[in-house]
Parts: sequence; C-alpha cells; structure tokens
Amino acid sequence: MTEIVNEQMEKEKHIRGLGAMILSRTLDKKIITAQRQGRVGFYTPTMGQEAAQVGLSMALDKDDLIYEYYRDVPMMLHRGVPIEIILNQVFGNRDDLAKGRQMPSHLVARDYNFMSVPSPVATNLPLAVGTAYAKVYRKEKGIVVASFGDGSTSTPDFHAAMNMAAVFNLPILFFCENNGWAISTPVEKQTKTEIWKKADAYGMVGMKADGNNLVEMYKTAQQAVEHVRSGKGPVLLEARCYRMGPHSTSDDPTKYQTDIVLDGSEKDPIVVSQNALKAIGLVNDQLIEKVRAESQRIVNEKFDQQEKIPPPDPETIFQDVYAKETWILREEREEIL
Ligand SMILES: Cc1ncc(C[n+]2csc(CCOP(=O)(O)OP(=O)(O)O)c2C)c(N)n1
Ligand SMILES: [Mg+2]
Repeated sequence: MTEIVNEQMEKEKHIRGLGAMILSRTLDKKIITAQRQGRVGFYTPTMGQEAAQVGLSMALDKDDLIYEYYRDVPMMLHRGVPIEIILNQVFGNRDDLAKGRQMPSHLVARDYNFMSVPSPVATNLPLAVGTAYAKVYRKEKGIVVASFGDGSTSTPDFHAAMNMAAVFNLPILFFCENNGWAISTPVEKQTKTEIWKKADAYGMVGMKADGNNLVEMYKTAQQAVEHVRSGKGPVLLEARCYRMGPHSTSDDPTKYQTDIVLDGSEKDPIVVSQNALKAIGLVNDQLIEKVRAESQRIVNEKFDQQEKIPPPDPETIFQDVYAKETWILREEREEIL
C-alpha cells in the first residue's frame, strides 16, 4: 500500500515539475515579447534551464533556503512563488517587494525562502555559506542552496565560499547551472577542467547532472540533497544545460554564437523531459496540450493585471534609508515632493 501511495506521489511530482517548466517557458516568452514592445525594461530569460532548476527543486523541502541568481524563475515558480511576485518585480511597480529599486530579474520572495539577488555574480555564495553556518548554530531545520552560472566560478567569492563551507562541513548545496556561456565567453575559455571536479580541491563531494532531462536531473539532485541533508557536508552539483535565449534582452547572441538551441527542438529541455516522461508513461500529448493552454491563459491574465499597477510613489525612495530620517533626507524630500 505504502509503495502504491509513494509511486502515485512521485508520479504527481513529475507532472507538477513539467507543469512548472512549461509555465516558466510561457512566462519567459511573454516577457521577452513585451520587452521588445517597450512594455518591460530588461529581462534575463531562463529558457533552456528549466529542467535543471525544477529537477533540483523537486528534491528540496519547504524549509530549505535558496540564494538564487537572476535566472531562477522556474525554480521559484515550482516552489510556489506566485507569478504576481515575479511580474511585480519585472515591472518595478508599486507592489514590488523591493519597491522598484532593483534591476529587473533581481528577484526576491522571502516568504518562500528565496533571498534577494545581488548583481555582482557569485556574491550570493559567501552569504549563503554564512546562512548555512547560522542554521547549524541555531539548530534550524533545512539546508541552504546557492545557485550560480558557469562564469561565476571564475570569481574569488566562489572559491572562498567553497573552502569555508567544506572546512566547517556546512549544510549547503552549491548549484552550478552550466549553460555554456557567461554572456559571450564560452565555458571552454572560462575553465580548463570540468566544474564539478573543483569540489575535490576543497574536500567536498562534486556531482554532475544531466540538467536537460527532468527525470535524470531529479535523480542526481536527490542524491546531492540527501548527502547535504544527512550532515555529510556540502556538495557542488553541476547541471549541464543550455542557454537557449540571449544572455539578457540587451544581448544579441547571433554576433558570437552559432549553435543556439531552438525552442521546441530536440535539445530543448522541455522536449527532452516530455519525451522522458512519455517513455515511462507519466504524460501524454493530450495532458501536455492542456498544461500549455492553461499556462498561456494564466500568463496572459496575470501579465495584463500586474502591468496596470502604477509605479511606486516617489516618496518611497526616502524609506528604509535610516531608522530615523536625517535633516538632509528631510530637506531632499521636501524639495522633491
Ligand atoms: C563580479 C561581476 N562581474 C561581471 C558581471 C557582469 N556579468 C553579469 S552576468 C555575467 C555572466 C555570468 O555568467 P554565468 O555565471 O555563466 O551565468 P549565466 O548568465 O550564463 O546564467 C557577467 C559577466 C557581474 N554582474 N558581476
Ligand atoms: Mg553561464
């Protein structure tokens, strides 16, 4: 009986995972089109990284805390962050949790255990290590995940964070989403070795995952998460995936990239994952079509709704600066408002 229940739960988990991937892809396309129409300022698409993120997310618990980076929308959607929170930040509108002060794509959703995204790459890693240390000190449940791209492994912060996490045996998973590019720099020009192997130098476990296939990604992520959760120390998990879009809406990859993976092509992680799930009898074309149509409906509806929300009031720029307003701020405020 328990086995049947578990099997059913795993089945639903995979279907929900694929659903989050499709929802994220639909949202990505909508935001990119809107940016081209001048309705959104800037965005960093996440197309091609959906299976890697959702596969990991499926292996995580509610108590786990994520120091995400700017491409982690699929993971956020899968962990239940409302689409409104993401769109409010993209628009920088009045309801944005960061009050419109962050660059678009620098998300935060504290109630869902997603910390804010700092712009200098890999600076989230030392913060994540500090949080993992604090979790142990306070005897709190859950592990910490810090995500980043392949290019981010060339920063001092990556190395400092890895070293400290290993020395203190902290409950942290370093999640490298290797999409092959750091803007226009290919990964071959970034490192002479495979990224997951760098774990060895710090005395921690390194793992490589097929971040293009939801089923495979989930299996490897489960092993990595289990290792960290059971107190055996940190893990560096490298997920191989593709950056199917530009680095950002301000980038034109056709100037430097010849092998762009196209939406719906055989290397597209949604196609790969759908085929993998079909092969084990978990989904069929009819269900996929239903999920697609529903995702499109939700995205269109939420987009139009959140776009109507006005920008933050000008006076909010004076908030959160000091606990008590200084005379300089008061004079500035009176001058502007
Ligand atoms: C410390 C630092 N250097 C440079 C930049 C400019 N920059 C922004 S994103 C990026 C590429 C990062 O590539 P990667 O880590 O592979 O992530 P991806 O964008 O491919 O997902 C660079 C160089 C930055 N934000 N911070
Ligand atoms: Mg990259």
